[in-house]
Amino acid sequence: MPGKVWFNGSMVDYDKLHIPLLNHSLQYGSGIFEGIRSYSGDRNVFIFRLKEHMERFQNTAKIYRMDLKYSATELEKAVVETVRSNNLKDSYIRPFAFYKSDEISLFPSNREVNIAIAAIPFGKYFGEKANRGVRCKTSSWERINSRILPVRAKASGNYLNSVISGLEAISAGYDEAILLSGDGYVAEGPGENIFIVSKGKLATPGLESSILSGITRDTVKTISQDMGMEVSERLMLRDDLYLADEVFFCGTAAEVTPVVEIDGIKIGDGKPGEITRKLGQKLSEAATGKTERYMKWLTPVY
Ligand code: PY5
Repeated sequence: MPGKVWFNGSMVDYDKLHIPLLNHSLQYGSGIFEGIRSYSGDRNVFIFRLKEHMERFQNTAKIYRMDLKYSATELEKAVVETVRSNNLKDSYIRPFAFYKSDEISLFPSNREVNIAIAAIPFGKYFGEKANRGVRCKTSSWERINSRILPVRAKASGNYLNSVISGLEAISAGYDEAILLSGDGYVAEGPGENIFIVSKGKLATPGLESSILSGITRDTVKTISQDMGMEVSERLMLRDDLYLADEVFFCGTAAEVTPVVEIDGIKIGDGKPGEITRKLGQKLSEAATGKTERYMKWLTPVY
């Protein structure tokens, strides 16, 4: 449980916050959010790619016609303050904007929003499975697409698609789902982008496959190109996954997580791949301030 939460400009006790039961965003999923991590390095605690996360938060607000009343820069400062006030090191940070309204109407007459930033200590999203690799099931549910909802927006309502596919996979004995786009191409995991490695080259679905434009995805692309590897964005079939040498998920929560089995088919030899392991390590080095060229991605906390 978080201690202090940044709420509309000040730090308040988490357990003193009371949101009305009929809150619009609770009823209808109209909230918008971000997920960010901080990492403790030798030199300081750093927030990873804060600027890009706050830019995406502003873009999501724009798409949903929400007036946040705070600039990206002001919210960046608020994120730092939240981590600092809670004395956190390795943490997960959740900025969240939601309507104040508790009307029944779908279109609230009061369009004012609350902005909250919570942060908690955080380790591996997939726990122990992060090391041995996850086993996935292709979902029977399609990934939402831009004819239905804007997928580039990180809005709460989008996540029902993630929740239903993830629960389906877990109920069937798998660790995570993989969603296909409406056209049948590979899209992503419920909360992770996906990459394949074939003959030393990387590929990942492009935005036309209804994916969230992930910041870790961008990080992985940059790091692998800097390592001299080829990375392409392309339409990807389900069999591309089955036949790849390596498959991995990436995301703020998931970091770099090997996928070792899909629909009961082993990926490569069924063990986490070497390139996946290397990229995970490089991401961790970048996020903890060990790589000079990636220091531009870090915001010091203390
Ligand atoms: N795709 C979806 C649908 C996501 O929700 C996320 C992030 C990603 C891709 C990866 O994006 P990024 O690299 O910018 O984080 N998911 C959240 C996260 O914080 C939710 C996790 C519970 O990782």
